[in-house]
Amino acid sequence: VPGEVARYHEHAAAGAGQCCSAVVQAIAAPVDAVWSVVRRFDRPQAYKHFIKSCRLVDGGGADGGKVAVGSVREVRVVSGLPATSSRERLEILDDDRRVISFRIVGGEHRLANYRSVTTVHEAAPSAPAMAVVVESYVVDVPPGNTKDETRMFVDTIVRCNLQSLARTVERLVSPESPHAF
Ligand code: A8S
Repeated sequence: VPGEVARYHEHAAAGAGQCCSAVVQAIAAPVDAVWSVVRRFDRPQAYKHFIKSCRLVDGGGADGGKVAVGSVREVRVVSGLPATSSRERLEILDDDRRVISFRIVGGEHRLANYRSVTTVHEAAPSAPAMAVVVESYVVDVPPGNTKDETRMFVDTIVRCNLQSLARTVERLVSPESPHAF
């Protein structure tokens, strides 16, 4: 797995004035269950709780199927953040390798040139009901902030999202769930 993980997260090499990082989250669920939630570019609010609403604004037409690469979504975020909205373009959606990537192309926030890659992996061949999610990103350091401040801010959001993803999927696959996967 390490070589395979590295290949998709190589983008996270920051240029001057940028910062990058990666967050790893283990989830007690099969990879397919995790991927079924992560792949929905049209429904990030299913687990990203800072997102209030999302609509496809360009190249749309998901219908539970596959959103086309190049599609753009507009998300609105909850209050209390230094942001109100974000426009995000789907860059990669690979169902075979379980890779999704988007780039921020606009909106009202401070994260210029943000790009992330998220991959879902089997934790080990001997543990088929355990997944590992890796999410890396690169972003411009906003004027007036340091690299460390930027990394801390974005890491916090990504970590919250992946912890919430773990809770969401673990609920989905639990035997008591009325919507068992
Ligand atoms: C994601 C990752 C991030 C989202 C950030 C980092 C954001 O939606 C929030 C606050 C901001 O200040 C920027 O995968 C922005 O969604 C929650 C609006 C982009």
